[in-house]
Amino acid sequence: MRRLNETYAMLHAPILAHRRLVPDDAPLELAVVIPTRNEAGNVAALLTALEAALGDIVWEAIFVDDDSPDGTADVIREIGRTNIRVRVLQRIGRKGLASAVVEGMLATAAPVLAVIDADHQHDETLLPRLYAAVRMGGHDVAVGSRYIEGGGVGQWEARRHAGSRWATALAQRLLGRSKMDGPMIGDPMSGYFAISRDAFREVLPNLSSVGFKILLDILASAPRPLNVVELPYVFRNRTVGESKLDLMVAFEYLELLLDKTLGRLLPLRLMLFAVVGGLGLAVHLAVLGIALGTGLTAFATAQALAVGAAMTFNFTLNNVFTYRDRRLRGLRLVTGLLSFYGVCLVGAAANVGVGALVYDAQHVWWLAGVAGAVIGAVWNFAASSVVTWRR
Ligand SMILES: Nc1nc2c(ncn2[C@@H]2O[C@H](COP(=O)(O)OP(=O)(O)O)[C@@H](O)[C@H]2O)c(=O)[nH]1
Ligand SMILES: [Mg+2]
Repeated sequence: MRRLNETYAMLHAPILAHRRLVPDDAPLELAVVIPTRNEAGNVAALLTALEAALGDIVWEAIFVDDDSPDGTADVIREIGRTNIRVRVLQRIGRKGLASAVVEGMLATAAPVLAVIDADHQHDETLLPRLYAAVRMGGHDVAVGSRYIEGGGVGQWEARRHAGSRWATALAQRLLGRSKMDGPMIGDPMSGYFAISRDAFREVLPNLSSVGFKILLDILASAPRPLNVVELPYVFRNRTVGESKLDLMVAFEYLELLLDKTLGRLLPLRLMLFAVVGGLGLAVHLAVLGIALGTGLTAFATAQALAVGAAMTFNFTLNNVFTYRDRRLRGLRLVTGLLSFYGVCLVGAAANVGVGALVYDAQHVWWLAGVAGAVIGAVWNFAASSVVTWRR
């Protein structure tokens, strides 16, 4: 028995020695997940501020950096060599705040997981109370809230304020009453919150992980109403670095809403592909109308022009939005476009073929038309995903 104990001690000596670097030998309580994109100038001061705010809570910082060109990850590693609280998960060729946060949360052993921005806009002095609300208060989620009594957004320009309000109202509508055990949440778009590991595990399989709004994703993905508490804070202004909020972020927000509503029925990508297809039909008709209007072309020529324009339009939009994670550039843009033409021509043949088959059997023209179009569209989607935008 003694031999066994000695062996055990020997085997674990390095781990125990390592553990002793954690204050008071106490187990890890809190992971602070910090998504970063070009925040090199903010990292050191943020850690100092967290250190001061968190007092004797045993915590660690997990930065998730999307390979920032300003060298954020290297700055963090340099600090991490002398401060074992600090780690960085560097993702290559990836982007997206929500997925960064999820992966950071998966990389820790802590029972409470918090998220805070790197740019000092979230008041870190609130963090101990967010932590306590989850760990001691029994809440699943504690949210740092700008939109309840005592909270605020500081000096935002009117446009951003209006945008945030509007997006918040939309989110609240999406969540409805069913997702929350208690009153409707005032700030579902907050990027500052803490969640228990258990609650996180429950929502994990349902997460969309697209875009910027991970809290909304979590609340909307919960298989049971979550017990949420909001604590007010005032959003600060960013002093170092730049905001990454842009039109794409707004678009990804709509994507998240789409996935959280219709996503149970259809894959998000198919929905985007279909929306682009609908716009392509409008382009087709516009070109056809204009070409015929000039009186210079026969119908067949005008129709061929319209088909070409619509295919090119669809390719471009799908490349920028639907498949932005596999976006083709440079020479592959040209070969991709050619392969897309090829795919669509087969799709058109299938469309006509299936339409004719159904018409022969049923003699209902619109049913035949719809059947052909659906088969053509599904073919285009499936084939272009493995040919044009193959991984
Ligand atoms: N890992 C990762 N972090 C991001 C990404 N986009 C933004 N961030 C970080 O997320 C936090 C919030 O972004 P920010 O641009 O300040 O958004 P804003 O406060 O809404 O203007 C900051 O710490 C950013 O560095 C991303 O694509 N990947
Ligand atoms: Mg910010």
